Amino acid sequence: MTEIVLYGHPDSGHACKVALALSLAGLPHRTVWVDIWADPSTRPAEFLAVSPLAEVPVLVIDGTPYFQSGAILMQIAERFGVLGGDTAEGTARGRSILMWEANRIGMCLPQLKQAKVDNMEGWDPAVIAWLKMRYGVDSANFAKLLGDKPFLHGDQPGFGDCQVWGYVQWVREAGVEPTEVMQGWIDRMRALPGMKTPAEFFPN
Ligand SMILES: N[C@@H](CCC(=O)N[C@@H](CS)C(=O)NCC(=O)O)C(=O)O
Repeated sequence: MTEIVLYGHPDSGHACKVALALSLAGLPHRTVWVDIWADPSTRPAEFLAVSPLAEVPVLVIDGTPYFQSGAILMQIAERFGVLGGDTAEGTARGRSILMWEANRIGMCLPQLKQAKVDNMEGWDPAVIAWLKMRYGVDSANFAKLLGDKPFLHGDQPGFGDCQVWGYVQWVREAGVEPTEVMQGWIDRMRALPGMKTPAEFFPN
């Protein structure tokens, strides 16, 4: 049987998206909680041995480590033929959503969330305004990508939905409001049987 180990932390949306994909796909795995707020050099040796940048998430499948959340999602989808990875169309759709997320909405929500955690200390107001302006464009584009379907992959959620979930799950914690369309998608994602809270995905 395939052995799958996921290293992550509940504060990491990048790790949550991978945990969600494994859960939605029903792939048995073990999770290892890694303290992302500690000095990287103090993280467990077994983790540092598989994580080239000392970052989470890392997914180890039968002893082979994979890093970068989007690449991990593609690995899961294509290797196990799940979450859209079972068809050429679903795989292409997921890849496009991945690239959009990584360049756009996943490049403003994490920063806005962190700025709130830091009480804006050390954050230039002009940078916050720029990130919020980008979020405005991204949230409008989210609706275009969703179209009239319940999920970004269509009638069922795919690995692209998992990617976007990573930080859109915390849209309010980032200090911005979801659009009505986005809120509908968030509600449908939260209602999925495989959905869990970040702390449930990564118990310490
Ligand atoms: N682009 C990476 C981002 C990974 C990342 O930034 N991980 C953060 C948590 S969200 C981390 O491990 N931070 C701890 C550190 O850098 O020391 C991905 O998609 O996996």
